[in-house]
Amino acid sequence: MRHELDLSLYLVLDPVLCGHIGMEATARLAAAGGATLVQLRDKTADKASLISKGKALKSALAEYRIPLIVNDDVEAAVEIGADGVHVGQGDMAAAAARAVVGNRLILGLSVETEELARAVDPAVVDYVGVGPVFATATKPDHKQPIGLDGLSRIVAASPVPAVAIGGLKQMHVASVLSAGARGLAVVSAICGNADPQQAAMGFAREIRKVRT
Ligand code: TZP
Ligand code: MG
Repeated sequence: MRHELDLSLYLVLDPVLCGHIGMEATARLAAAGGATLVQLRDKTADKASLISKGKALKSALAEYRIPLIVNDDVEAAVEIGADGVHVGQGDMAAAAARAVVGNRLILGLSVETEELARAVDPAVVDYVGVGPVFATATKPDHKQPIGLDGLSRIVAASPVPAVAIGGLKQMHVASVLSAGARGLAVVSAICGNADPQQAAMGFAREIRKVRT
């Protein structure tokens, strides 16, 4: 059985943006505030340091019963004992990643277009990450933002649940969920906040409000 997947509030950790208190403290605070999923996204770490950071995060998040997803590196995800892995279009192909991680891990895939969303095999991929919805300094090389219209078209084309990403703040919760996304993935709105717990609580409150 794969870990139950709740995409509602997906914290993506960035070592620079989380620098003021560090990724583990940020993850703990966000988990206490209502994050439902956490991704380790560290483009600067070498493999050994990615694995050691991942193991520390995995045991911290186990206390909150929140899954840890590792970005880009499928082998590191397995070595860490993470709950899942997230790959982009330029990383290991989804089918190959699934073959490496087996059926127990969550597998996420970034899709930027309707065509890519339609090509997703639901037997392989558990969720798609869709974005950037808005322009963001967190990913300087990002493609043209898709906007809320693009988000709803891509979500509709996907055979698996979608999480939106890119420039998302608390004020976007209602529009992103009504575009059909199951949740919001955020970096700077939580990592870059002086109080990550309050920031996560703000998102979680808004998500509950929209859903009731
Ligand atoms: N992929 C598309 S946008 C993005 C990633 C990893 C960064 C989102 O960061 P932020 O700070 O939530 O805009
Ligand atoms: Mg990647």
